[in-house]
Amino acid sequence: MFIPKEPGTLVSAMEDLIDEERDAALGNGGLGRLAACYVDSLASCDLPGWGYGLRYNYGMFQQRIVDGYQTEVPDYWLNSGNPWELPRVDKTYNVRFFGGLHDEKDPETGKVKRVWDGGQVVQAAAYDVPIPGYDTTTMGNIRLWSSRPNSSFDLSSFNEGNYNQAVEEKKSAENITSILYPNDNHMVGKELRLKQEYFLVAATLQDIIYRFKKGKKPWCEFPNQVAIQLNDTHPTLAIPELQRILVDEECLEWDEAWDIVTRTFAFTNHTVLPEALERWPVDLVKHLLPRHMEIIYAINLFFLQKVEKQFPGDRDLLVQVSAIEEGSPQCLRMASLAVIGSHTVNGVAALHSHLIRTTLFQHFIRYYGEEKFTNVTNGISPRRWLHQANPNLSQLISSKLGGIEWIKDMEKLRALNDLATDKEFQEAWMDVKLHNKMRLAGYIKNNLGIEVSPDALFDIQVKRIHEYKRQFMNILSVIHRYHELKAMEPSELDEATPRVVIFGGKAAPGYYIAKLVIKLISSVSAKVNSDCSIKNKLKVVFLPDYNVSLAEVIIPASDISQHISTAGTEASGTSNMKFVLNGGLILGTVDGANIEIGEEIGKDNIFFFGVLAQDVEDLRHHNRMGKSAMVSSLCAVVQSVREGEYGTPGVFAPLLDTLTIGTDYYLVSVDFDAYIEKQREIEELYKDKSCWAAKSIRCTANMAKFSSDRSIREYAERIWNIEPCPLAATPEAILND
Ligand code: CR1
Repeated sequence: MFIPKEPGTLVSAMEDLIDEERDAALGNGGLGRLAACYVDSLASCDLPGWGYGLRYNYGMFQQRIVDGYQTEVPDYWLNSGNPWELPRVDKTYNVRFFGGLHDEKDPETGKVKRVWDGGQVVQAAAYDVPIPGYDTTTMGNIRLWSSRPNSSFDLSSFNEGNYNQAVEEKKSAENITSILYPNDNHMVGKELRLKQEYFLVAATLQDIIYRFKKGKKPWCEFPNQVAIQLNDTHPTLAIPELQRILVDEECLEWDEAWDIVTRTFAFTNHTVLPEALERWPVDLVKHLLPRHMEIIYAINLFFLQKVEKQFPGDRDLLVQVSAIEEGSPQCLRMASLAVIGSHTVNGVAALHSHLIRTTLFQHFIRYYGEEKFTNVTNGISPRRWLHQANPNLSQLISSKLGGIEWIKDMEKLRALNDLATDKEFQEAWMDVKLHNKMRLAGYIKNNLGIEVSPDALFDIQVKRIHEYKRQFMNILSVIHRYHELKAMEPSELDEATPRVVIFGGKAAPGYYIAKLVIKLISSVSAKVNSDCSIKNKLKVVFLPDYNVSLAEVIIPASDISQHISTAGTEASGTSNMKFVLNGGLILGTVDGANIEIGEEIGKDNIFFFGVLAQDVEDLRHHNRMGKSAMVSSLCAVVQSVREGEYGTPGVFAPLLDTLTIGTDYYLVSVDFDAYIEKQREIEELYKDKSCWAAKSIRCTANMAKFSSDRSIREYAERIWNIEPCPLAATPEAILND
């Protein structure tokens, strides 16, 4: 229900109503948002594919900044109902956890089969979120599972003595989809998280198999009818789960079942960060899913036997590729299981796919060869990230191109190249940018009380706060700039390009160093913004509660956005694509999809700096050996923070120590001088408005490659082997499925 902001007022504008709508914040960062763009593209390209996920009651927390520190507030997004979902009372499945195993002889065939029973049985209830394709009758769907006690659960059947236990069981069932784990690129080994992963997998496979069985085809047809893409390792238990269903429930032979499994699954890896790779203690898996652990052991044994046959005596290879990591505790390596159970494995940008071939999965390549490993560079939906987020730019483009066909074929945007130096068009283009910057400036004023000029260079870094993304390096460079400005003669200061540095992003609640970065940004913001001596040449803003809705306001308003991860650490990035599509230039490292963006829009239209991925390991080694001193520019900045320029000395010590006492793992010092030099170049260039406008236009004009339509067609053609079929996926089809 919509409640007017002030009692007695009426809704005057559609915008006010839209503002009341809450984001379905059911993911952490780029991984989930990528999937959202892919479902949009599936539908818009008439491809028969769905997304599956969990309907968490509490999505990503809301971020408030109190005294400069992040605090987390629960996101009870369903409080006022969710008008976009269809509860499917007819779609429920049971999911078992824990329990025991025994053998049972089939009285008819005499065959012995493994039975898993007992334990906790929970019900998965489906909620559909239909996703209409653009300019087609095709309707995509995201089916989200909500957990509840299974149908045999009935409070009244419990006598007084069991009442407490009954309520506990109900709570335990509901707990499974209660809350999203708020860690981006970081694994947390909690039993409830593993329960969530299996719950998603078990419900989804039952749903897929139900639909397959309606077609009355033999099991050997399953991989021809069904393709399942594992979006990172989180749903990897689907591999042993399908094997279990085929062997234990459908009574197929092991080898026949395994052939079906490995022709059905494909796996996308989204990160190489060691702390993000899922490793589960074997005892935990065994306790929660006893039959699955048996099956995983068998899968692994048969796989290792094949490897041993091809490489006799190569014990190191077996250790490297095993799905079980020996040690205490013994751990299940989800990425290895995903590789073993899939026909194709892909990374999400060219560099990332190269890195997984040469590092993470190098040992698998020796056995499988190169063919199993491929690349599908990520993409973004032009419908949401240009047309919807930036309606004025969309309109300007359509008016010049004589239509809106570009919205389904971004190749059409290339015609804008011819207008890049057209003065009139440049003016109209930069006018839209100015309008978008005014909108963001208004938001900043209304929400934070900070005045920023839309004529200043808007320099934006919005993404999850993480050491590898180096927001820390950004704020240190801001301090460096502040010192420079303060040291300037008045005439020099007058010439300086005014800059507004905007940050946004959430830190995982338990990520202490990331939270200190937010505190440092807030402290620098308070100091710099109130220092009149620099004549508004620098403003620093931390925008609280970065989410998709805010992204739609921020992204169209950038002059520069920063994507400055240590080379080799950001698998792809997708906000980089969103900014460039909206005519924002990039300051970035030679990492992830930045590289391919540079190839497409031309090296002159992107600001690259920093070391290359291939040199990172050597530089880290150098650091560990104590062979490198911190660059003097950075020393001065660190010193000023230590001395209390931004509040009580000591507060930031653990953060600063990552550069000094630590080994500067993310190579801030190594990249720092090149980074500030690029910023200087940018500030100079920004003075030439026409040259800047031409670059901005060329950015948008050459982004065709990064449409999620292109990505999804690559998955369809090269991995799933499916074709567009406009009549197969209609709204009726969803309701009948
Ligand atoms: C990566 O960090 C990438 C998205 C989508 C993230 C980011 O660079 O753009 O995936 N990885 O592919 C991730 O969340 C768990 O891994």
